[in-house]
Amino acid sequence: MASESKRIVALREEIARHDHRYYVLDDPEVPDAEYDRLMRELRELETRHPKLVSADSPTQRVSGVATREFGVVEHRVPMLSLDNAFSDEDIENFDRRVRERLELGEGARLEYNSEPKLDGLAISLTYEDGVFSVGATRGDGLKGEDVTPNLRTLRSVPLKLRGRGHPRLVEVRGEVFMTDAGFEQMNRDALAGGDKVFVNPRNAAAGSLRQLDPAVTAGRPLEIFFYGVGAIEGGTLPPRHSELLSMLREWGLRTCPEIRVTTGVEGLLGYYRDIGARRATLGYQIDGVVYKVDSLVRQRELGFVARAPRWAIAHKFPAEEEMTQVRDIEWQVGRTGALTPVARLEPVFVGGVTVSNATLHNVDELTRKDVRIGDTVIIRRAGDVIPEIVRVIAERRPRGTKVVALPKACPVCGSDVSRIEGEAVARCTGGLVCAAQRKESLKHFASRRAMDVEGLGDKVVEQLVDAQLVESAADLYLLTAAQLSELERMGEKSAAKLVAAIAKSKNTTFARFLFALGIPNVGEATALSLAEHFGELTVLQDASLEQIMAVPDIGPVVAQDIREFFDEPRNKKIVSQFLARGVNWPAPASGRSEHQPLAGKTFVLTGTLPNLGRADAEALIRKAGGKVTSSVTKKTSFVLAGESAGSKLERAQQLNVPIISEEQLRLLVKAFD
Ligand code: I6G
Repeated sequence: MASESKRIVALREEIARHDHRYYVLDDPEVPDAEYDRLMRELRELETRHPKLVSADSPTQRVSGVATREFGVVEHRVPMLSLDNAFSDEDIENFDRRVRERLELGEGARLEYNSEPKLDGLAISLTYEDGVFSVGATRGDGLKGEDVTPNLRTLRSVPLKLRGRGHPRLVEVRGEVFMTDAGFEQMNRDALAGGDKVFVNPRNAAAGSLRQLDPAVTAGRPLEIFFYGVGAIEGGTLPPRHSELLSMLREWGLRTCPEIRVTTGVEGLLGYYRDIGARRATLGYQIDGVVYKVDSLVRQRELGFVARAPRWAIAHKFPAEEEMTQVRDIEWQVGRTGALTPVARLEPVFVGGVTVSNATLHNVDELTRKDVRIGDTVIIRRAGDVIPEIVRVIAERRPRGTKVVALPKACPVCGSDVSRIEGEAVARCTGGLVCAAQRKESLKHFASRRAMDVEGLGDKVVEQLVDAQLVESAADLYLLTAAQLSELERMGEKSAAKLVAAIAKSKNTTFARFLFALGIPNVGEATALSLAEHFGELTVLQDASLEQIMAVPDIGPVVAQDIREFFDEPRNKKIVSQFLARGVNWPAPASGRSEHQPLAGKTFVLTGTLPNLGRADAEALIRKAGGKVTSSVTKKTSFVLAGESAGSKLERAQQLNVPIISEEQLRLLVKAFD
């Protein structure tokens, strides 16, 4: 008991410190998941020892604090919190509790209003006779900070409601946020001007709204979505929440375009999965979805418990940011010899998977982030994007952390490491002498989108190189079943199958072969453009820099890489070995291909795609007969959206233009097969 009482005191102090960093300084030290764990532990301890609950415990207030810098606004109706759900089962239980309380039968299926839960700053705006009078942050739920002048600077806050017959007074509630694109631009500008950089869009939004000088707020890319009302005097509400939202829209208040009415538990879970799948392309940060019983009569019947309504729940996504320790930092050598620092981490569950490695991209990034062995770091995994180290938690740096420097010699083959002045990448100079480079180039050569050698996975490639059975990819075509069956865990049958798969890969396309060669900066789409343009290998091999630059979307840097590749005697030899050992492709068709699956279609690109660079994606579309334009109109056929898509995505949603992913584009094109 004594130790638990001490722990309670320690937790309260720690939570208070985090509250100050988060709410007052807009500069959190730890990720939300860690904060939530501390709160949960405190709640559990207080439930076990109710006598130890005190009025000043952070569990006793809704959330947040109101600081003294701003005037105080008392909310007429408190701004409450939402209960959280983390699993399908939690949602089934929520729906069952609601139906039981409403005394609905077993089979009854309720209608819910569902919408994304924005990761921003909750605010309440009061309109009197349709005119904006006061705007406040949530604060502690009962009293917030008066940020009226700042809210007035937001273009999406109408100073006067549209239409007529407004209530004498209404408090409308919503979330102020920053789009991903706005956040990135703002941080870029801040970096350039030597100003404070925010750790994420939510803190940037909070920091921007809570400025003592509204002129500063005016310059920040803040947006707002409204989701409900608090007090209403001299007016009535429609019978459904979804109609209430339509009413807000009619008044000129923006609501989230993803709002839907769904039925029953299946509807809720379907909505959760749909939004979860599109989360990375929404263009703004969300941390879950919110479900509300759509009937306001039923909402009233259900009422509230403690700090939260019984008729609503937040269904949270797995945390995308977590903290963990760096066990080691190693240098990985890639296909082109590039040395990449990779942090080996204490395994941590983040973004729905367990992560134990994170790339630090290059030595500059390692230096800039100052990540050291022994550090506690925040790791982020959003969508299917590879995990990254966001930052070191400086406050948690123990004594004796180890700085890792760029090695002078390749950790795999011992060759010199060279770094061209002004370039971020350092490279091993060993070329094919370096086993790591050989392994990586073989893995690339055999991969599905290159020569597609079935059964030649990473493990087998590593064994082949370690056993010195292959030096370059061309040696694959000399392997015998007898040699392969000597490898560990390779039976005679598998060996024969692999030999057959290697033989099968000899019949390929020119584009695939070019891609498989692993020429620096030549991705799938560039390989396709080269194959289309030159038609024959000998023509490409003999092409001048100018002739290569005549290929659409190939600039001087890529042209130089291509030229250097074919000028290198070792590469010349390997290319002729491929041909001598039977690699072949159909001769080019005379005239232009008739197959133009995207003919007549226009595309707009936004955000970062998982595999294709922008130029590659554009080349792919053009090659298939499509057109690429820069702005979204009703006539746009598709918007191709990737990570951190910006306002073009929003525009597409408003205009109902179909939004597709890179994968869907590939399906449309299918040009490689
Ligand atoms: O914090 C919140 C975020 C979003 C909310 C909320 C919401 O609806 C989309 N709704 C309510 C009723 C409350 N908090 C209390």
